[in-house]
Amino acid sequence: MMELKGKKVLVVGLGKSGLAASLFLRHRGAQVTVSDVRPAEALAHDIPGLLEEGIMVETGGHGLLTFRRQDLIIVSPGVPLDTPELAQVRKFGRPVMGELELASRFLKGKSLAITGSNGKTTTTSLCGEILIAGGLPTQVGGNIGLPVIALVEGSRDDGWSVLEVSSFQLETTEQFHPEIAVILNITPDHLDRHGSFENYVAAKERIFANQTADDALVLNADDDVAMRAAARAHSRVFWFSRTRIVRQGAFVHEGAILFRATEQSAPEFIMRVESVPLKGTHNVENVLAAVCAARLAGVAPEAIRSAVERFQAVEHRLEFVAAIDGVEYYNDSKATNVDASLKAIAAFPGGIHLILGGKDKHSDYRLMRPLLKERVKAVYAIGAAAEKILSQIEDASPARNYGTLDAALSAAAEAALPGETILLAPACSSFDQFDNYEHRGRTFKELVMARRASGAWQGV
Ligand code: UMA
Repeated sequence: MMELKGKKVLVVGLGKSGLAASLFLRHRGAQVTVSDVRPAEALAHDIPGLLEEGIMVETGGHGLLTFRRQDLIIVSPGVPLDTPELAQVRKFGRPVMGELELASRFLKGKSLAITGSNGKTTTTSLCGEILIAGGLPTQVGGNIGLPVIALVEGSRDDGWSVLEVSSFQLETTEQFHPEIAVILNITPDHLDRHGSFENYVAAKERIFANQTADDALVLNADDDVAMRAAARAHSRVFWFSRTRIVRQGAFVHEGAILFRATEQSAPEFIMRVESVPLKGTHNVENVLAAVCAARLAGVAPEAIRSAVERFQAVEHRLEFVAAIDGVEYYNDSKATNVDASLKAIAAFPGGIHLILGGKDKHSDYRLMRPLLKERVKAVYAIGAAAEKILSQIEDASPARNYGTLDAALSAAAEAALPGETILLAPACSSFDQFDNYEHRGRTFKELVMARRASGAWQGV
């Protein structure tokens, strides 16, 4: 295990990860400095507690001098590795490590790690619920919101850590080694950070880079990019598929979800597809991935079935908000890329009023045209990406720039007829107008509820 006592450690970024990492390092005897580009006022909530612990805090930018003479530098997932300061210290060979890598050096027990462009949070929560239902000591964390470093304290040798891991976290891993790794799908996302799709795929594939023949890798047989990862795996590969029978893994056959442990074994029945309580075919894929991972972790089929049947949609993932005057409102604020937005649209047969836009991530919205034409009655564009979206989707659906979420929602509510759906699935990140996707989703829900309460849509 890494020795931290007396080591000089710099933590870059004071968000959830940086805060948890600083406290962890300090409690293990390191001399910790934490540095953030935000001004002190924005961090006022956390600074007193850190100073009290004897942690030094730098705000309003990263001083080059701060990076000198550190034994170790821990970067938060949202901090790009090519910032000038980090590029320089890496050039001088200073050890730079991500928060996930640091945590993985101390985490006890086994890990089930889940990555993918979409569906990570739902699958991670579901796996957590299933493992708990199977009686395994389980904790859940990672990109889902609780930094992995915060799980170390509660981890135990006989337990499991179910981790949602992002490309940002995986990019800096060296020894991270989950016993079970899952790649749900890989479609373009975060191209602004990774520079190219190839780099993004390479970051995702780090999830299995340190696996051995004793470990398992679960891949989506219906996703070309995820499938190709199998060629580079040193672990046993299991598959899941909605459309075909797989050699080993989980699949759908005649309306039933089945699992096959090996090529030789007979498939075992897990549950009927129609008992999956989540909307959309993409959620069937998420369930298949969770079934496969949970069987590999040793959970019995009955425990899997009952946990899946009880499972509710996670907040901001195709979350039903309200039905007002026959119009249904869905919050999919977590649809922060084109593929996620397409999956949300595909979950409804038609009559969709779609709110799109936010901060662009070098995305190609032309890919949305066929499905917009088929199912979307109108597009209500918002945020910094609105004009790019309008120019790229062309006349696939009637579309206008409404600027804000509030204006878009009002216009959609006015236009929607009973039986139709208003869907927030923006295909962009939220940082142009909101703190994060949760803030955007909550704002959407509040706007829906406020208008309902005020009777604005009573149809008079
Ligand atoms: N900062 C700097 N210097 C920089 C850039 C940022 O100091 O050059 C500072 C910011 O001012 C801010 C802090 O770094 O104070 C933010 O750090 P962070 O972005 O790493 O955010 P955390 O609060 O630590 O949250 C991170 C994940 N955020 C990102 O990856 C962007 C959270 O995922 C995750 O839940 C949390 O760790 C716990 O693991 C969010 C996310 O958007 C949900 N993830 C992306 C996604 O899902 O698409 C990958």
